[in-house]
Amino acid sequence: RVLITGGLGQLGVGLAGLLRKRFGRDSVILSDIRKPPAHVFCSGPFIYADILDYKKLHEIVVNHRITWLFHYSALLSAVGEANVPLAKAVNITGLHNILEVAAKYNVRLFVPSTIGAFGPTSPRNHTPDFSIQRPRTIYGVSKVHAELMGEYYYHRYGLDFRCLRYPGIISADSQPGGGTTDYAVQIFHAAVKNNRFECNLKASTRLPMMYIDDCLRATLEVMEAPSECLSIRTYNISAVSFTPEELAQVLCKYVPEFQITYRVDPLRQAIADSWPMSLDDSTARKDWGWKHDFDLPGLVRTMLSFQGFSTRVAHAN
Ligand code: VAH
Repeated sequence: RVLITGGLGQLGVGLAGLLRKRFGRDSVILSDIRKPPAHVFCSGPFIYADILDYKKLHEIVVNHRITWLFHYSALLSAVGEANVPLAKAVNITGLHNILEVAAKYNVRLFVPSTIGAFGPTSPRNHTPDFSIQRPRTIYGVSKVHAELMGEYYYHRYGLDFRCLRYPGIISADSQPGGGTTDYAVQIFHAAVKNNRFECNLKASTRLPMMYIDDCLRATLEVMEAPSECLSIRTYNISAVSFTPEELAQVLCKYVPEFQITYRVDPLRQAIADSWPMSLDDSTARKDWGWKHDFDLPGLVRTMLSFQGFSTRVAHAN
C-alpha cells in the first residue's frame, strides 16, 4: 500500500486521486497533521500522521503494510524563511525519520526536491542535474540535504530512493503552500474574480513552471520506472519557463480586460532571483521517457476551463 505524507498540501490530494485510479481506492492512504475537508475523507483512506512522531511512523508503515511512500511534508521557500526552526524540524528531522523507516521496512521512497535546491552561484539557464547547489533558503538547503541523504541511503542501505526537482507547480483546485511561485496560481483566481492581479514578483522574473497534471504523472512514471533504467536518483524535470508579464499576455487573450500590477515582495524577489530560469531535464527524458504535455497556452486554457473559470474560455473560443 501507498502512504502520502503532507497530503493536504498543493499536490497530495491530486496525487492520491491519480494513484487510486492506478492501484485502487483503498491502496492509497493520504495523511497529514490536520483534519481534511469532508470530500477528502470520502475520496479514500485518510490518517493523521506526524512525521516528527518517529515511533508512530513505524507503527503506520507496519500496520498498514506500506510499500511505497511519497513524502510531501515540508515548509516551502517563503514560509520556511518565516519560521526557520520549524522548517529545520519538518524538512530535516522529519526527513531523517522517513529515511529510517523506509530503509528499515524496504519501502520505495519518493521525495520531491525543487528548483529551489539551486542557488545564486548555480548556472541559471538550462541548469543541469549535476551543478553547484548553494541555495540561500532553509527550504533549499533542506532539499539539497534530502537529495544527498536519499542518495546516501540508496548506496549504503539499498533504499529505493527516487527524487524529482519540481518547478513551480500550477493547479486550479488546490492552493499553493507558501512558496515563491505562488503568484502563478493566485493570478488565475484573481483574473476570474476581479479581472486584475497585483503580482509580488517583478514583471521580468523568469521561472520554470509546470501544470500539476504533468507533475503528478512524472512522479508516478519515475516511481514505476524499472530501477535499472535510472542512471541517477535525483532528476530535474521541466515543462515551461515564463515571466509574470508573459503569463499576463496569454491570460489577456481569454480575459481581455485583465490588468496586472506589481508590488514586489523583496523576500520572494530575492529568492526568485537566486533560482534557475530554466532546467535541463534531458536525463529524465532519456532514462524514463519523461515529456511534458502542457505548454503555456495549454496550461492557461486548462486552468481557465476549471469550474468557476469556465465562463472565460467560452468567450475566448
Ligand atoms: C516554492 N512552490 O515556491 C515551491 C516550489 C519551485 C518552487 O518549491 O517554494
